[in-house]
Amino acid sequence: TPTLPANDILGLDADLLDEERMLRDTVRAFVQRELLPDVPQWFEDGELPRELAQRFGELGLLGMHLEGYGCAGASPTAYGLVCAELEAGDTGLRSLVSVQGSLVMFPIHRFGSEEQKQEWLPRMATGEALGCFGLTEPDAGSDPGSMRTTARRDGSDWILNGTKMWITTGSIADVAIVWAKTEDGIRGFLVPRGTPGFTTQDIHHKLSLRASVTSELLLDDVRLPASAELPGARGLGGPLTVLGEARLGIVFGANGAARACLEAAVEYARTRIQFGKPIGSFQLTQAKLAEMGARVAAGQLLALRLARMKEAGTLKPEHVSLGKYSNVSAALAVAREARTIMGANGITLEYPVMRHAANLETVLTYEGTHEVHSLVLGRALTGLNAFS
Ligand code: TGC
Ligand code: FAD
Repeated sequence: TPTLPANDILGLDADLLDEERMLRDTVRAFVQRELLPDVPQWFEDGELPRELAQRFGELGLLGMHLEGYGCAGASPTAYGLVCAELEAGDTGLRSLVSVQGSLVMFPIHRFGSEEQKQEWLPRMATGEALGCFGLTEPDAGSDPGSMRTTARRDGSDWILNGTKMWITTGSIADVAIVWAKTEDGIRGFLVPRGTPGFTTQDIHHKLSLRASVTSELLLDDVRLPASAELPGARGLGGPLTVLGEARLGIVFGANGAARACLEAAVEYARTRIQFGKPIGSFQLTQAKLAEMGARVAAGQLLALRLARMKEAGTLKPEHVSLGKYSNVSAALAVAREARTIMGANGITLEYPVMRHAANLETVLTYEGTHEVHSLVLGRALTGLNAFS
């Protein structure tokens, strides 16, 4: 019998608070019982049901790390653990919660007016209203400062023009946070669905993150009142601060996907017989599992450390970059290795490994690419800026 559990090799469970452990267990059971049976079909169909938002809302997961306005006020660690459990199911589940809680509710909470908070946060916490985050454009991905979307004044109103690309939840969102260039630099705007001139178009034929809606946002002379602007956000630092929140969830989430792949591979290796023995008894398979286990355990330790630093107020953006850089590429390597252990079965949706490997290609790219985070880390270590 195994002496180390694949899901917690280092016994980090003991370092969690009771409420963190309970929440983690609740979400783990919910994902396994209620969602995982349907995930392969959603992935195959390229969709994610809108109703999931309400179910996440009932569990208190939307904007869970925010205070007031119907939000749970949970710790960064609790938020991270939830992200890990959701992404152990599928990256699309974690993405929905990341976008809603970290990329939409957080900026309204941090930068919004009291009216904006009252209008959107309680309804978003329950999942009744959904939001999306529009930063990326067809010609501005890693370099959002080069965005072309503009917001110009017309009296007290704002007129927005431009295109946002690759926007998670875009076409099903009730409100989009759109980042646009004004005469005074970048600002954020709340653009409700149905505003004249604002349309969306879904992006199809994705081979990764299929259980997630991804859309283009088109803004053609969209007129907004002055009250649509986020008053507290000024400059590129606004959206980058917001990204810091979501990226911490990804540090945990990607590790959750890796853990799910490790667990599946261990189980398979113990039971699949070739040459008269379980394939897990071959040294080559054990070497693969050892490498995967080491990566998953190190990733869990890193994620927990970053969340505790956030709680202590010592977490810097470059720490978060290190976490995303390290845990996402490790998760992708683990998912691919798990796939080899499962042989042909590994390429199907019967097992989670190829689906996770495909999803993690997106995670490697969004919220700052692997390369961008290596350069943030390189800049922090050398004091020399590779971007400019
Ligand atoms: P730089 O000159 O370094 O900074 C401009 C201003 O921003 C401030 N800043 C930050 N503030 C908070 N947190 C951070 N992480 C920050 N990084 C920078 C900085 O202090 C400065 O402020 P100020 O007041 O001095 O003006 O900017 P740069 O042009 O050199 O770019 C830096 C770089 C490349 C790291 C940045 O542009 C970047 O992170 N690029 C990647 C873009 C990105 O991550 N896009 C993600 C789009 S959203 C998404 O993918 C959602 S997926 C959702 C899902 O489904 O889960
Ligand atoms: P580019 O920036 O063009 O990069 C292409 C390649 O060049 C990458 O390998 C990159 O690392 C490399 N590169 C770029 N600059 C440098 C450099 N200075 N040095 C070395 N290499 C460099 N965006 C949103 O705003 N909201 C969302 O909700 C959202 N959801 C997404 C969902 C999905 C499924 C996907 C795939 C993307 C999503 N994105 C979203 C967009 C995502 O953030 C961008 O794809 C990402 O920021 C990279 O931009 P890009 O794709 O334009 O690649």
